[in-house]
Amino acid sequence: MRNLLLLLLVVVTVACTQAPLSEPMLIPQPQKIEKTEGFFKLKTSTVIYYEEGLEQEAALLSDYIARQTGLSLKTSAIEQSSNSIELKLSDDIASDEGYELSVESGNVEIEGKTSAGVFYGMQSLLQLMPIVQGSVKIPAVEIADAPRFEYRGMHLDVCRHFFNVEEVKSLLDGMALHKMNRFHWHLTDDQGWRIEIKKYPKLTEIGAWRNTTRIGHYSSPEAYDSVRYGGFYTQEQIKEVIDYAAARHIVVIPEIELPGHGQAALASYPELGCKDEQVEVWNTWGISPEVFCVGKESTYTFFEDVLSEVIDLFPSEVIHIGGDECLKDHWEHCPNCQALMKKEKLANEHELQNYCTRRVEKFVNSKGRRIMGWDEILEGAMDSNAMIMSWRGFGGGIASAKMKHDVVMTPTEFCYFDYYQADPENEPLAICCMVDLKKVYNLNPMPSELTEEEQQYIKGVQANLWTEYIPTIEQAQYMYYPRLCAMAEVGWTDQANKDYDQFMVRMRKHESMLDLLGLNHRKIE
Ligand code: TNX
Repeated sequence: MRNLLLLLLVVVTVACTQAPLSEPMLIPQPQKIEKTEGFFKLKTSTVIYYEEGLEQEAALLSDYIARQTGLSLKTSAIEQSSNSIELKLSDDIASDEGYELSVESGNVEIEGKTSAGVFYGMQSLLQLMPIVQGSVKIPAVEIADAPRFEYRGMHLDVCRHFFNVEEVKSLLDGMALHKMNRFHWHLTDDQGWRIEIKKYPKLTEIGAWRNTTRIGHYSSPEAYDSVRYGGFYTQEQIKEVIDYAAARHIVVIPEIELPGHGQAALASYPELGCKDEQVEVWNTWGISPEVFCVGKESTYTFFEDVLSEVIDLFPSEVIHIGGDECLKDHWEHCPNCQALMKKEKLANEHELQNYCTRRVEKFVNSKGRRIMGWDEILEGAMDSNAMIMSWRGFGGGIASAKMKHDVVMTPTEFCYFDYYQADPENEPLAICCMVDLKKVYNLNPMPSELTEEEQQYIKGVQANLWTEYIPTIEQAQYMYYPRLCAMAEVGWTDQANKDYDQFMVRMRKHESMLDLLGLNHRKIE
């Protein structure tokens, strides 16, 4: 009898510990998911069937499955009766990026309203699929899913430290896995200009390189490494990244910083500054006083020339023009700036920055695009369709939504992944502060003080990675993960479906997916 009881105990324990393995565990959590009976057996003979317009998705799915199981599946435009993964478009699905995934013993079916929806259905399927070599059993399930927000962003600063095309692609792979769809590429700053501009070759001949870099935290005693550092993307490489992202339904939003954070450009073309003085590409961190001289007509010619090339390269409707942290000391003493202020009846240097923003905005609008900027650009943004990135808390975003501007929420205390994610004692040097996984997860980007009408303007969220203290891609990935998994769920999953403890259960399994993609990450505790 005792042995029987013992056996029973063992059976029950094994059953309980194994049960969660077959539970569908996805990140981000789908809106509706129902586990059903049985499984689909994926094998070498399984065919990926695709409707017209989904050939690229089918080819990618075949690649993804090969990466995960070693099986190389054929794709076909001819529908199969069984043993297939069917990719289809359907108008019955309400949301543009929505999809339905049905795993049954005969077939797997993914339907999307658009190819983006189908792509997200594929990502869910991959997360349901075990990571093993050879045939695999995929547990039967019915999923109906759609994102909460249309803008689910990830930002990367490639100026403070540079990341090459392959490294950027690894980050786009990670975004795709998590159904994120906006890559905000911070391409110009004081410490480096990273995009080839044909009309201004010195931007990358000179502006992409610094002679030395600050060692350690910028509050520690000054020390420099005396190593020349830099890099940039040719326009061909930029196109390669845009295409790679587009195939994964990610829009690349370029940021050209103006009128602040301009030192690398001024090092290349000193006449862009108020003093016409030669400066060096900056070698330390913080906010440089070397800003563009907005009192000169020639500076606007420069902005327009650069933005023309950028607009020709990037299909994104939105072009980010920065606008943050513009020190105004030089403008205060610049005869050109002061004369322009007088002529345009601008009361102070803040209004001068607004004047500059509005002029650049008009130009961008004339090219059929719209600007996005950090929340500083809200000032004076009447009659404007600018999109606002709220980084200094929620206030800028709330004010913007009330003024009918589209908003992306990226408040520092939840979204700055250059901050520590755990006890600094055991972590690589970071800028400051603490944004741990739970903090990120619990962000609700929708301010309750907005009316339903105003809430329509909150388009989504973004995680930002500033790279002053992040010299390698391994460290960048480590700062993103696992926090980006939480951010993906913030952007995708309805607030009512979010649960941190339950997320952590899924996260423990999801770690192997990050490993499969070669994404370095902080270990889940
Ligand atoms: C503020 S956020 C910045 C960046 C820095 C970052 C460091 C923003 C618009 N500007 O230039 O890298 O803080 O956390």
